[in-house]
Amino acid sequence: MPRTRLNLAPYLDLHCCKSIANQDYQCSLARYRHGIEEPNVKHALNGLSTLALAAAMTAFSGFSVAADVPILVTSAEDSGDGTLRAALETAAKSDSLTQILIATDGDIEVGSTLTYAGKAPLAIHGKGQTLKTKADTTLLNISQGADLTLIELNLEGPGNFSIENQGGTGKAIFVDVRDDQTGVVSFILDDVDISGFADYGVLISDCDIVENCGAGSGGTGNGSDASILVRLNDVKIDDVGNGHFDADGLRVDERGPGDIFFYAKDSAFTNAGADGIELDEGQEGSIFATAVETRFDDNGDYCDPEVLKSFLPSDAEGAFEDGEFKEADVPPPVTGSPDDGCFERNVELYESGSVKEYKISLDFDDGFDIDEAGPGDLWALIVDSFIKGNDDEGLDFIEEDEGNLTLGIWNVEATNNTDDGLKIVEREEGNLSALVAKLTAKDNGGYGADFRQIDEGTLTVTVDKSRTSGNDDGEETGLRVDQRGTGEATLRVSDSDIEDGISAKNVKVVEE
Ligand SMILES: [Ca+2]
Ligand SMILES: [Ca+2]
Ligand SMILES: [Ca+2]
Ligand SMILES: [Ca+2]
Repeated sequence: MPRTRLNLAPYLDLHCCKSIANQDYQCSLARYRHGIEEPNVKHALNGLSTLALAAAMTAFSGFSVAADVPILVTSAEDSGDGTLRAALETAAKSDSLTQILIATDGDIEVGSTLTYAGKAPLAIHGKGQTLKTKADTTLLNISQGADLTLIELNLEGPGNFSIENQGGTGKAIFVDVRDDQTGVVSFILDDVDISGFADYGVLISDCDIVENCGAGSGGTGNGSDASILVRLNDVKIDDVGNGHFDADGLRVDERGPGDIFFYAKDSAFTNAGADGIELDEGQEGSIFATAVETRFDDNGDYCDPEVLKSFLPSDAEGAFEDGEFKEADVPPPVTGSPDDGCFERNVELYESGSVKEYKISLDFDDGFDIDEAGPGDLWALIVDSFIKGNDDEGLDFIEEDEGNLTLGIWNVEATNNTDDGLKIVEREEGNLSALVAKLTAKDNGGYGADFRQIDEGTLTVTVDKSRTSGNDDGEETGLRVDQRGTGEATLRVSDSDIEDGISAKNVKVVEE
């Protein structure tokens, strides 16, 4: 059977964006486009139509299957008649959509995981209650990869996790995609707050080795033929992942054939121990990611330097001439700290086998991290959003292997991130195109915005009505645009104030 793909054709005509997805920002983009006289900016904006289309498509959803009579939850007890646990057990026997309505006035507290073991879609409707647990356990386990819709319901874990008060693998929601799954797995949250879990807020795993899947680039594991669609509206994920290494606010691991469609609007991803959001797509398939009116703030500091820095060797880094320093003399991996996983150890050798440089450092994380690997593209659109105070990069987007990276940034503030505000890297075969309009990138520890095209491919970056200042040491650190491969490379900057300067290597720079 051919692989199932979302049919984009009906949405390709975006003449009236409102009628398709009622997404105001698409019309705003259109208005912005009409106001632009500069032909290069106009041209770059046309490329964004495809991004708008992806957003429209992701925003579009509906139940195509008829639901049975809704199940009413009338008891706030952990188990027994009328409880949510009982409703999930009943729903698991259905082979069509089940709607569960939580009618209790108060919150629901449970002592152990609530599991939905059905394969048919599930929708849970609350009215603003909180589903909570004092146990360090996963609260809602969707064990057979079913479509999930959660509306007006908050999820709360025990809280108070840190590297000094570590927990286990308790998540708010875990969706385990089956190895034989096809089509599109959909995950929809509307008006949902999540906080206080030791591990991920949300983990959607289309990966056969789940917890050990790794990142897209170095990532391992295989997955099903299915794609994954995530749609978040009015969602806050705060203070999760602070009791476990590398635990993000929301993480998607997509392996095998299939795409990731990610759409967030009017949402906030804050104070996660690792990345606010991490999307990892490996092997065949692309990523389409859109964030509108969304914040990615103060993520990535599980590996607390106050606690860990005394475990770093005094000679934590070094650079040497060929033949000067032996690999055996590099300080060994750190052991005996509160979490040795926090220490990165990189050693680079000369061909002779002697050490060129080494560095042992703490591993921090980003506001929004996307890794696309294998065949397939990365499309990303960030609109009317804030990316502040993250412990590594604000945005860290990498496209690897065959495929292009296309990015739209519009009316975004990236400030006070420890490393780059925006780090955008396209590797191997494929092009990098970015339109950056109304970006404010200030006071980041690295570059304000850093674009790198590596190996074969063109590099086209258009920056309009943007401002940068105070990034790194202020010496050509506002924008870096670097062509490290072969292909035409152009940076156009118009109507902008790049106070801390531009670094452009092998790139034609046009300032207007
Ligand atoms: Ca897949
Ligand atoms: Ca791919
Ligand atoms: Ca690729
Ligand atoms: Ca390339």
